[in-house]
Amino acid sequence: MRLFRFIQCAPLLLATILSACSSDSSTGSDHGIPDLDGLANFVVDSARLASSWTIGSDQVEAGSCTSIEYGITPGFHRVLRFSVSTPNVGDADAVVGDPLAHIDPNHDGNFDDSDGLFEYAPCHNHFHYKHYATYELLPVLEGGALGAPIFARKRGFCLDDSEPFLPGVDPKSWVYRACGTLTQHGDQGVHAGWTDVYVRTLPGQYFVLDDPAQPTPPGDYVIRITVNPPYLPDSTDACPVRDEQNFCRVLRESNYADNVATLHITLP
Ligand SMILES: [Ca+2]
Ligand SMILES: [Ca+2]
Ligand SMILES: [Ca+2]
Repeated sequence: MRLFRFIQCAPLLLATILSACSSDSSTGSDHGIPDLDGLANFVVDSARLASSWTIGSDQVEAGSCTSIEYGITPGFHRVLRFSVSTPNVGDADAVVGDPLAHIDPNHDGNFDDSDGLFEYAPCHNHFHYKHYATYELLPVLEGGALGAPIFARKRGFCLDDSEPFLPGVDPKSWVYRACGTLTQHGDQGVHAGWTDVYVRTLPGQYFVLDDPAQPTPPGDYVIRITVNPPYLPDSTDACPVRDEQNFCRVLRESNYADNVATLHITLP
């Protein structure tokens, strides 16, 4: 590929070469071409988290997908909304591919041969990529230690190139933008230099603050977002990658030590 491009560009003047061949500069912005040379590295955009959180409300209707998929009791709820952006700052794409190829590898319509990376959400007729991120709300105890976490309801993800993130990334260079359904092939992933974003207005993209089982009295809390978190698999889970501590991760990265963002907040 590199040689082919050089031959294409060779007759051009130097100035033209620099502009015409800039897509080959290995910056991670390959104008829509997958970059599989290197390793992905996810981080959590802490500035986006800090600027986005807000206390609001949600009217959850009985029988709605929000109620069914996220297990939220129908009714009016006080919620803490926040946006999560997980940029891939590595030098290669994080590739997930077609959910149908993971959930039904032999294409017979039966999910018995699923590799466990996805779960099918019939309410929305789409697939949830499992173990991509965890959202936790932890009370700050007297003395500063953190208490037991409350988890956000959202637990399924669709990885895509939501926005360019790194400076200089061409807005037209996205590669992965197909979540896939039961009848449509998808292509999930995050291109190098791009970020996968979950805005605060999405269903379930919040902590429920009035759950009697998980009370959140006024006070100091920490929001903790972890991308590609370590996990111990249950009987239905896949373990595609083992990290240095032998925990499972769904995606291979060059660095697992920069995957957490925390934000101190005070709930009024
Ligand atoms: Ca690369
Ligand atoms: Ca990382
Ligand atoms: Ca099958």
